[in-house]
Amino acid sequence: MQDFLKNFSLEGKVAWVTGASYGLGLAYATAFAQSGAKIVFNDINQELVDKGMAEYKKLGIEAYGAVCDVTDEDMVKEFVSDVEKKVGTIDILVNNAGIIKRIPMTEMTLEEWNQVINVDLTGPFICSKAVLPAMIKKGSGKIINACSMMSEFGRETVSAYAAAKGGLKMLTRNICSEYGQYNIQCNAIGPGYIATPQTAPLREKQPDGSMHPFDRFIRSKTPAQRWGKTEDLMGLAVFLASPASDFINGQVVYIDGGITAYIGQDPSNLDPSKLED
Ligand code: NAP
Ligand code: GCO
Repeated sequence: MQDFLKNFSLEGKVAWVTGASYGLGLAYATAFAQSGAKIVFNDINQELVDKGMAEYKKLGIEAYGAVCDVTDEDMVKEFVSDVEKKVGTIDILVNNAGIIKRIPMTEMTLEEWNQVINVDLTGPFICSKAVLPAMIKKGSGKIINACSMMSEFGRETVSAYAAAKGGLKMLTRNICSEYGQYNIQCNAIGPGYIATPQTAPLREKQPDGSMHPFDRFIRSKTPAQRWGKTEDLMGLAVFLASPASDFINGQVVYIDGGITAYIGQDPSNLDPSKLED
């Protein structure tokens, strides 16, 4: 029987994770490196790139990092060209970079709306368009998009983010539809609520030391009764980046502790003393 586990290896692959100086992007890139891939990442400014490089060095990972704003097509084209010259053809792209603005829609300015749409939806379009020609030429490629609970559900104050993440689900399906014939798979990771800087405001303790109401709410909606950790997502990222998932295409794989399967319970039923951080 073929050594099945080799299907999960990323040996010899070049993986580009956008916005990967910290948070989920750092976790994905770390998992890819530990699975044999060469790591390439970008972030919005040199300070963050330097921060990321230091993190990767601490982890024993030799990464290529450079400043690149995923909403700037010229910067993205130059970044990809430099990577192809200095590292190699990009085999795996994770469209991870993202922002959120939590503002009631009636108070959100058009500029704020466009900022979120540009990073979270147009950025993945720009980056995917930049790597697809070489993937087509090579006859293989993996694109993994960062979808969200908000690809399926709405909630107060996140109209632009939900619209972007919903659109990103359909962009995932369309890249699958248009480029699957070239042995290119485009899928999405759909994290639940994960403890990263992006969600830190939703977990801050109240002035009296009690749980943030949203923290209690999310735990009451999650069978696991905890927030996800970035480590929880590493296995799925490697799976979707590896040959083991070559016949999976156009899918959003939710990794959410059970939120999407559960109606939830009364938040007042939760015993804070028994909740895992
Ligand atoms: P994060 O902590 O906010 O990190 C996002 C990274 O993207 C940061 O390094 C950020 O840099 C960078 N970035 C922002 N705009 C950029 C741009 N224009 N060009 C290049 N890089 C840019 O987010 P996260 O929690 O790790 O989440 C990563 C992705 O997963 C996001 O797309 C998010 O929407 C998605 N997601 C997160 C969760 C969650 O619960 N955490 C759940 C579902 C989906 P700055 O520091 O300058 O912003
Ligand atoms: C929010 C959160 C969520 C998470 C994630 C959930 O304000 O509701 O930031 O949007 O980031 O997208 O999957």
